[in-house]
Order: sequence, then structure tokens, then C-alpha cells
Amino acid sequence: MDRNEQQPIEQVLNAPTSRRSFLRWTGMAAAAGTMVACGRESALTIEPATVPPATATTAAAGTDHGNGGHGTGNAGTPTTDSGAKAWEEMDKMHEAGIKLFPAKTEGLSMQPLEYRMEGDVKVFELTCQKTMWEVEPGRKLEAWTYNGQLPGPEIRVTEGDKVRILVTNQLDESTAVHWHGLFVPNNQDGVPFITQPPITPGSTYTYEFTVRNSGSHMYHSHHNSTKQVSMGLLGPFIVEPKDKSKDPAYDKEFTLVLNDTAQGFTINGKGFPATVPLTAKLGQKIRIRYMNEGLMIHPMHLHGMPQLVFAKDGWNLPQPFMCDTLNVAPGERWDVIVDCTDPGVWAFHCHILSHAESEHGMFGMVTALIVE
Ligand SMILES: [Cu+2]
Repeated sequence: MDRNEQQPIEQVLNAPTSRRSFLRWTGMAAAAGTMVACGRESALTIEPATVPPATATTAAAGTDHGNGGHGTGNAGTPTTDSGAKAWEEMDKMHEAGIKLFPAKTEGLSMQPLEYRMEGDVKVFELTCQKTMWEVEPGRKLEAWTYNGQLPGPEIRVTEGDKVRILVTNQLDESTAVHWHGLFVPNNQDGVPFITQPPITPGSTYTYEFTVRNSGSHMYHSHHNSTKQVSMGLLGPFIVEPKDKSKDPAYDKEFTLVLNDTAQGFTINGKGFPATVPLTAKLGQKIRIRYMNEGLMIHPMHLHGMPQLVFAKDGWNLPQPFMCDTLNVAPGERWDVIVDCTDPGVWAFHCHILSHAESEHGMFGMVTALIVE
């Protein structure tokens, strides 16, 4: 990445972020306008009438303070260049973003990685390659991916499995893969010049080990990693325990990979409204595997129902605990169970608010849990 490309990333990461400045940074302000204009019908319809009047009054009172106004168009209400009331413009932008959710984009991430058996060894193949990745509708960026996916394909095995992973490097610089959280022999740890030579452009390197510990883990580049992981060389590595009674019971599961680098604020490689909602039936228990592959902490806040935190970095906790906001730091994995006891569309987002919402609406690390 040259300086010209790096500069805006720093702006986004360091400056107070608004949706518009974020889009301007990516040169996508015009596309965002199109996005709103084309107004794709969403599965989620939030009618203005569902906004409690008290909330609307409070919001209006904020701008009309000292006027005694209630947002009904009194002379003191700020207007925009076009003469529209500023608060109406803002509400429209918020509504438009919500109506797009979940917006379709190209590129599926974290698809289960197929393997072939060679004797008793599961053989996987990863290719590091350049991919145009659509983060939000119309916003496509060059990413460096494993097998064209960001995050990379999901490797899922069982404790005790023997694996061989062939990594082919199609990038213009060397790389290496570190198996983050897995106990591997030292020479399989994936750190160039400490445990192996770098995987040079055009070459293939073979990792081989027996998977000794279960849990939610990751794989990512460990070479020029600030850039390579930021550009997308990361993925989930999930190890089922041999004895499943170790874990609490659940009906379905989701992996949420949090990131905050070259693609902006993302969950599973997509920014709101292109994030994928979690869905469950009333009464189901879901497992969420959080993984942070970014450079910042992300306190993940689920509305409506508590999270039962039962594992950290693949280790089941001696004392699981309940919370509504779970901080996930870079490199960490946390596993939680949510008992879906209340129907509805529940907002689910990072609670560093500048990663999630601005006056232009929601963006970045926002999704929803839909309980039907
Ligand atoms: Cu965050």
C-alpha cells in the first residue's frame, strides 16, 4: 500500500467518523446517494409511526431548546441548503439506511472449506490472492484474501484431527500463516525467520499438525501483518471438541469476525447495511463466536436479551457470566449463548458509537438479531 492509499485509512481510524465522511473517504458519496435513491425493499420495515412520540419530541426539543418548539416547523428550526428542515433530512437518511438492510453485496465470506482425505489426514488448500471485495453496495475495494473470501473460508475440524494445509501465495510479497490459538509444533507456528522461511510469491508451503485443542480460533498472516491482515488475510479456524458435552447446548451458531482496518468498520467483511442479520426461532438458543481481527476493541452490544459468556480464546470459563455488552479486544475470541426468548428485530452493534452510527445513519459494525 502506498502512502496515498494509507492516508485515508488513518483518517478514518483516527478522525471522528461520520457515515458521510467515511463515504467521501472512499469516494462513494455519489454511490451512497444512488443506494438511497434505488431504495431496495427490505425485509425489515420500520414505519415512522413506530417511533414513540416521546422520542421524537425529545429529539426535536434538543434542536429547539429555548424555543419551546416540538419540531413542528417553528422559525427556530435549522434548515438545510435546500430549505428542508435539518432534522427531517437526518431522519430520512437514517430511515433509508435501515430500509436497505440487509443489503445484497457480491462475495460470500467464511464458506466451509472443503478438504480431501489423504490417509488419515484432512488436506485443505488456501490461496492468498487479490480480490475486489464489495464491503457495502457499490463500494468495492482491493482486498488480499484467502480463496477470494474476506474473512477467509471457515476451516472446521474436530479435536484430534490430523490436518495438512497447503498455502499458495499469489501475492506480490511474501507471507506466512499463523494458526492463532491452536497448539501446534513450534515449526508450524507460522512466523517467518522464527519458525519458517517466508512463503515467497508464486510458491506453496505446507503446514501439518494434529489439532490438540478445541474452540473458536483464527488463522491469519504473520508477515507484514499490519498490512496483510488489514487487507484481509484472516479467517476462522473452528475446532469442535471430541466430547461435545463440554459445551452448553445450542440450536444454531454464528461467527462474527470484527474488523476496523482497510475496509472500514466491518462484521464478517461487510459494513451495515450489507451486514448479515442473525436469525433464530423463538425459544432457540444460539451460539455466537466473536473474533477480533482488527486493531481496536469492540464492545458488542445486543439489545433485548442477555449474552451468557462461557468461553474465552477456546477455554471454557470456570464461571460463565451474563452481560449485555461484551468487549472483544484484538486477537480475542469469546463464545456466548443467547437464549432467544423475545421476538422482534433487535439491534446488535459495537457500542463505540463512532463505529456504528452518525447523523447520517447507521454504518459499519451494526447488524440485528431477528427472533421469529
Ligand atoms: Cu467497535
